[in-house]
Amino acid sequence: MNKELRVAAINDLSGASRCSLTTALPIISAMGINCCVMPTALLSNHTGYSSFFFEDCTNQMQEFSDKWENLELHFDCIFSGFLGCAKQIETVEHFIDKFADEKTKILIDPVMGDNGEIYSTYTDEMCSKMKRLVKRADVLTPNLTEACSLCGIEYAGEHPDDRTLIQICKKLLELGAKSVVLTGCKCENYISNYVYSGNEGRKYSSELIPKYFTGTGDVFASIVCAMITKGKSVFEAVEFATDFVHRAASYSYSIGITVNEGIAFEKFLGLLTAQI
Ligand code: PXL
Repeated sequence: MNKELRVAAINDLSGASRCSLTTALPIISAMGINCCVMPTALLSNHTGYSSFFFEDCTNQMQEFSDKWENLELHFDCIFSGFLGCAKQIETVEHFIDKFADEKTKILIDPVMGDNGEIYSTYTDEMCSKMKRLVKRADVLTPNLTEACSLCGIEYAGEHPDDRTLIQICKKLLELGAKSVVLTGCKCENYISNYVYSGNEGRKYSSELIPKYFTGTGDVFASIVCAMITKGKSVFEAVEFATDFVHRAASYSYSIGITVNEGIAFEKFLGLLTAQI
């Protein structure tokens, strides 16, 4: 019996960018896990650039799912990220119904918005379908914008106090997620990820790097995905991912990487391999 671990990563493929599948594949692979990728869209580069090629892959997702079913693939984790329309959210629900057993971990990164704004492409129908998908999550990794939208509360700003963070996490657990990681909560010189799981809340912080890099959240979620697939707790996963992102972001800042280039994580992949 093949004991290799396998993840299905469902996200967009932005060829010349470090985000979504171009981070999930190297990171999950470096951690010794077979990473199967299902593109939700094909882009030449991410949408933060003024120009990009974009092709929706909604129909191809169903084809992938059908062929993977024929191959009798088993997944230890299903990791969902950027979904471009309501139909894609339904496709992920069907994918989970088909491929997940009681041991399969489900990680949902509800890519819906940032900095207090829900993306203009994210319709009300998508918001309500995403709320339904959240019920399936073993681990949910929203930023504050996404978390507030899912809970139906006003954006809490970038620096909510701990009481507010706990309230938001509890509301997300009420939606059905088993564990919640609120990402990118800023406070003075620190940036924190707040984990709530099994009636316990813990905050993991690192020094704030004075620059934002596109796709940092995707690097973070990919590490959390690999760690929970390997059986680590969500607390251990977030502690490690917080430290890794801090190291790679400091380095990126020190060598003058620009926002759209995304976080330069390649030199640090050895730290992930050492986790195996
Ligand atoms: O999470 C970053 C990201 C991923 N995928 C696409 C994006 C971005 C950020 O702009 O445009 C397509």
